[in-house]
Amino acid sequence: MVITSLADGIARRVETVGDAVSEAFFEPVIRLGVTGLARAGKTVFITSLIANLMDRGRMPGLSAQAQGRIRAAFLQPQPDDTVPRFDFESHLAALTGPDPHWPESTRAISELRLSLRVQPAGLLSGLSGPRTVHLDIVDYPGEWLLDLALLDKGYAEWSAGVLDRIEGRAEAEEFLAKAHATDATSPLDEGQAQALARAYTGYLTAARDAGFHDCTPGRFLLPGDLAGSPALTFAPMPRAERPARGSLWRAFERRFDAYKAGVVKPFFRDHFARIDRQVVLVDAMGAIHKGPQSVDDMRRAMAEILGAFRPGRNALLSRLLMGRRVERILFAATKADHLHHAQHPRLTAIMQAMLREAADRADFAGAETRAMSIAALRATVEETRTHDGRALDCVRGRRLDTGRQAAFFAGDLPEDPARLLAPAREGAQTWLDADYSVMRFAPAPLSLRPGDGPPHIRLDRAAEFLIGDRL
Ligand SMILES: Nc1nc2c(ncn2[C@@H]2O[C@H](COP(=O)(O)OP(=O)(O)OP(=O)(O)O)[C@@H](O)[C@H]2O)c(=O)[nH]1
Ligand SMILES: [Mg+2]
Repeated sequence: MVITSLADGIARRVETVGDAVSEAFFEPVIRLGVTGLARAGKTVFITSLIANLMDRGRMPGLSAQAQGRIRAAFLQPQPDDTVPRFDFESHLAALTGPDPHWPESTRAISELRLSLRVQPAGLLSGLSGPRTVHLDIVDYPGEWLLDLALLDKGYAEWSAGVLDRIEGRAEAEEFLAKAHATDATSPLDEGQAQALARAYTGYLTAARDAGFHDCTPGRFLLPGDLAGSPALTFAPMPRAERPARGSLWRAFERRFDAYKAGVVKPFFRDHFARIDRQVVLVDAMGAIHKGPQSVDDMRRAMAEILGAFRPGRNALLSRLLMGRRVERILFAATKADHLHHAQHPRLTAIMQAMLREAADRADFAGAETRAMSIAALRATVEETRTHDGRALDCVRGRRLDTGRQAAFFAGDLPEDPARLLAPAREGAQTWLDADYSVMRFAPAPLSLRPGDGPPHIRLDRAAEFLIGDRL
């Protein structure tokens, strides 16, 4: 019994090694990570990317497609048995069905494998037939990346940093009052611990909804099956002098360490460490609409995310990566269909400036990075209207709230990104000389020609940057 299962285990291992070797030589695998904070547009991006890779009529910017080298694309069972499958079919049905609507919020990791039959280019082109390239797409919440910063910190340092940052935020008032009224050196009272964790989670939820990005620990917002476990029942506390064993402080300290060991590390080991290419989706127009604080906070989150990809950033991570690293990172402003195309270069310039600042801040010299503005699913058409004798470049679509057609002007983005980024950095409360709004549009009913995927803006360019060189 023992022997057979042992032998079985060895045989299987040999088999998987064999698989890995043959895959590496003949069937390359690209692991594409897709992340972004809540509602950034991850699910819509992946759904539209897959649909447009299967029906490639709208992908002229992907060079392998333009050269006619992609022969076929098909979905396969994903390679990781313990990760939920990205529910492509349901999401696509939601977006392109007879009553189109946006997919449900997802909030957990999922994965899908798309395989492409591609005729090699260059030297090999004449010598061999088409080969298979596997694209493993992994969707995971951006909040989990921000947790990387916790690995370098102890509970005391993390607490002090958080309390310092959130002091004065209206969303934090209730939690801060509770934390300051609690003596963390007193013996642990589980009810009190839970009340503090609840208040802190309440703060995180409100902060996220208000547009703040620095919402750690990320799993407090997306607990999944960990909800209620001790590793998620702690909160930052004001420094306690000489806390005794059995005190609230010591319990929180232990739980903080358990969170790092049991939640943060496994994510980086099992998922993050295996990614080759990464796209970070950012709802930049949403942040601009919310105001300077939200923009500055977004810039900081971008720096932190970029920091996670910095080689040698963290001892644990270096060990996990063993010299491997993410080769390309795309920061994409999503939902660009809210703006007339005349303004897209400005949105891209803002993303670029933010990326440059983030890279400086994170002291980043690793992967190749790029900034773009895209719409994974275009829900509007363009229209120029006259307003007060001035031509106004608008977009038109079906409003999500009323279902009516409406023309919309989001505001004039400045030519010079510094006009937004400087006041954001200097802590301005509102934009002085401009006003930005957002409107939610419903996806438009589609009648797709055979061979065409859903309409998008620059999704083909995004795909070219992310995977084009490997096809
Ligand atoms: N107009 C427009 N809206 C979009 C686009 N992509 C996403 N949205 C809007 O953004 C919302 C969120 O998109 P999702 O793809 O669900 O975002 P997510 O990042 O997966 O969100 P969570 O799963 O909640 O983290 C959608 O419900 C749409 O309202 C786009 O290309 N165009
Ligand atoms: Mg989602």
